[in-house]
Amino acid sequence: MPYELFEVDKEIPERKNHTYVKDLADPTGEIPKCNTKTVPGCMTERGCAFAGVKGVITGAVKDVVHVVHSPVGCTTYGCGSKRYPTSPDLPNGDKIPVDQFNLKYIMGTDLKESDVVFGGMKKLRQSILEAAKEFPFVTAIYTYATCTTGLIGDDMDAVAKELSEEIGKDVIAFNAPGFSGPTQSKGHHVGNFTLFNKLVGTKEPPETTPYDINLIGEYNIDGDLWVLQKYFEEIGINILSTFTGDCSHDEICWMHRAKLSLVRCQRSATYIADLIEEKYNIPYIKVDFFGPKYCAENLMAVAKHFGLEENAQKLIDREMAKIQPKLDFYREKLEGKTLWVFSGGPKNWHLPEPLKEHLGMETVAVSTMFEHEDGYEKIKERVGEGTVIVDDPNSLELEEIIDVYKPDIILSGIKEKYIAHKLGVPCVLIHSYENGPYMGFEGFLNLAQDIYASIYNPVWNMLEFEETIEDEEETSKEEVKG
Ligand code: CFM
Repeated sequence: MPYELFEVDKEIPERKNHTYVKDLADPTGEIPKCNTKTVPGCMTERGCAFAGVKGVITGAVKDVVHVVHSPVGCTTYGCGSKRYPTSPDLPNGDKIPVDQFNLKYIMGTDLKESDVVFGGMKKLRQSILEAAKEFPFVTAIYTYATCTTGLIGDDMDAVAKELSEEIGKDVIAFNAPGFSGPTQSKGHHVGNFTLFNKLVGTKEPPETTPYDINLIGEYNIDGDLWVLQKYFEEIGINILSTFTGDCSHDEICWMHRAKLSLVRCQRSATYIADLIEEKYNIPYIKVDFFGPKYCAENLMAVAKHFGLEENAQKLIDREMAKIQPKLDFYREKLEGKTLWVFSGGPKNWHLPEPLKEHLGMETVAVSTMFEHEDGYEKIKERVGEGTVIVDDPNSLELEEIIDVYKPDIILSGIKEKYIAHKLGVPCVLIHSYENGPYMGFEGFLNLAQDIYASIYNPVWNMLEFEETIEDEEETSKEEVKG
């Protein structure tokens, strides 16, 4: 590929401790330096704290409208959300008007210079009232501080409290201005605490069963939640609340009535499971449903809690038998292929083992945007010797990883996809997915199929053809010179 290694004098010395190569003989127990602010000068791939709360935690709630207190940019960029599909159903039997609401509408206060000077609370008030009028079918209104309003110190909570009473619906303020933490992870934290403090315990569910669970940290990316929901239903377990995939505002209010919480994304949502356990004595277990082996083990662990092991075993046996022939096919095609996983954090430790165990693929590089120490410990445990682990890589480092480790494929997000393609390397999206769901038994087959289709896409052979043309040009030039 037409790629030149970067000169050594362009290295940023502070970046050195953010990188670690797994070495079993290393007695230091080292992990990359993480969860600190990005080294100035680096083109990071991270998001901000506001993105963490709105883009991850609250954006999936289907019957609310979001009012972003910001100049127009944060609102515009806050509008695009993850691919979390929504069903129209609400717990009371009502339906949200999907045609106009599946986008999960967002409004902004469009702050201008004078608002920054004189304060923006009047505009916030006015915008929330307008949102209530425009979207009468919503159950609640969520409003967000951003960098500008965090700096001018508008009292979001005061406005929210006053308008809750005036409108007669919950108005919840989320105070995670972009600068309030080094990454989107800070926004996850604020989202968990705000939703717990303001909502959990404020409403009662229409009915309960002895088999009710909270499914926490599951955002229904491309239908993941619905795969799990189907499994749980069959086993005899009822998802009382999800946090927050395809969830309604009220479901969060009655999370205190579940018998058990499951924590799926343990980076973004363990906080609320801890808070619920502490206050309401509801235990939680950490779960992982990526890959057939983890899925089977974790379904069994949950079933065991309720004495429903037989049902779980039946489901597991049937689903494994169903996917095995296709798994064998993909294994034959993918065995020995190398990969680099780049996600926010958890998918970096969810994916390497199943890809190795079921498809024979080797993870040679792992990098994350916002993982913390506990996540890096898990990553370190689950990757092979010699794998490079990089915290918050900048775009030059992304290219360098490809150049040095030469993965056959990259599993990453949209920002990295086209860098990879330009360097002639296939890439499968694992944040929003290509053709999900990717979770559960059939989900893992979808992932395997997307990896297979990307690696074996004939386009990569055409790139070699281009190189040949360049070579030929070189040769003909030499011939002319000669
Ligand atoms: Fe949790 Fe997620 Fe992730 Fe995440 Fe994300 Fe995501 Fe992710 Mo992209 S909630 S931490 S903030 S598992 S959007 S669905 S894929 S970076 S590893």
